[in-house]
Amino acid sequence: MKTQVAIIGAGPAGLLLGHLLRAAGVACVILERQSRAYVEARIRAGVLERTTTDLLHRLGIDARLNAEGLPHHGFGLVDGERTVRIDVAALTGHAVTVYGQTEVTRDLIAAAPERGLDIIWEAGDVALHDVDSSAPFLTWADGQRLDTDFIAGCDGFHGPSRAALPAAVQKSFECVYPFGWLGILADVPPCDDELIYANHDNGFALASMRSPTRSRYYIQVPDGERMDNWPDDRLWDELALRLGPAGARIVRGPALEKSIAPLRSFVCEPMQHGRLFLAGDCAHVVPPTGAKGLNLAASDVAYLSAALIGFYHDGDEALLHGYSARAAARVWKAERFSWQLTKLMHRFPEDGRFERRMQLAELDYIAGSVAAQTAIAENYVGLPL
Ligand code: FAS
Ligand code: PHB
Repeated sequence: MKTQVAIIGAGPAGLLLGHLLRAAGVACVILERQSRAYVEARIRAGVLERTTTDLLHRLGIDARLNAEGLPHHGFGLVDGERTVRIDVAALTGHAVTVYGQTEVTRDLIAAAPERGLDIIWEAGDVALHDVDSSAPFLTWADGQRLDTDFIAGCDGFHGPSRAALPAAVQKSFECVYPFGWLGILADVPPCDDELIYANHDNGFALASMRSPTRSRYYIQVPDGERMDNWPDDRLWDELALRLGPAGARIVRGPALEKSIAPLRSFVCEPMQHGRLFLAGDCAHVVPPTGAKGLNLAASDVAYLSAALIGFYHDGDEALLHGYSARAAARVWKAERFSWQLTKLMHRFPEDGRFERRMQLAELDYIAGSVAAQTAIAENYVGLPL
């Protein structure tokens, strides 16, 4: 098999990149380790920046997004009994859209056949070869081979692409947080019209949603926490406690899904080597506090697709050579925002009374400062590409 761009991974990064390339007439193939059903069942992010929704509108893969996506013009920060509303629409002129990553993935997969985007499912043991040469290739289970001009590593944090960067050129930066997020999905109406981020003495909590009838909640739990320590009733009680005024409005119901995700900040530089280009979680991970993970995958592939299309349409290699520097500049600013909001809104085991008062003082300052609220708002809606 031969193609122009071989993409590893059918998550948001790989699927968006595939569609952007196909829309420009560039041949590409996606190799995905899991089954289609497995990928379409993943429950992950919930908030889309305009950079992400703009790509979906540009592709015309937005019918359900337009019908079901929920525009959000603000969100709340809660410390104890007070809610500080960050009015992102008034402060930035932009909003975010609540529309689950699960739905984005399903829409992109459904549109693949009609747009000539080939996805090979259950491609086990994908290996990268000769990424330094002008003729790299991929192999996978039972001796399959795909020759290609370029390889796009969109295989997430645990995929093989990042390891294909020679150790001598790869620099990584990491912060592992001493806690995780326990998430619950339930078919109950949300406790508020907007998202609520809370920093309670017991720890962080987030009230989010997928629709007016489906809620998504998270609480901070200690590193290594076990799921069986959190029967539904205990989790609903803790959410009601941590979410302040909105907690009293929680509607309870059985969990459709419950899982614990670890939190880390991670960046690998450079995000390219030879004919290999990294995009999304395989190059960087953020704690979900700032709702940046999925959206950074989208901005990476906005840059990468422009670079590859420029190469095939005009023979221009400038954007290809400059991809990593350009994408990483935006990644680092999102890493900073996600890290800062995580530090502000979570209880760190090593923190004492002084650090707690610093958090409460910062929230008190934000409550009274349009400048501080604007800084949060412009990062939350997404910095321009
Ligand atoms: P993904 O990990 O989504 O996709 C990578 C794809 O590559 C997967 O389909 C995988 O099966 C495939 N793959 C891996 N190894 C392979 C191999 N060897 N061969 C072929 N394919 C391979 N972000 C938020 O903004 N908010 C959240 O609430 C949030 N919650 C999250 C919860 C969890 C448990 C995780 C892991 C992440 C969460 N994220 C969240 C971040 C998440 O949304 C990512 O940022 C987003 O999925 C990134 O998309 P991709 O880069 O495409 O990576
Ligand atoms: C979600 O709805 O899953 C969600 C929303 C906002 C975040 C993280 C997760 O910051």
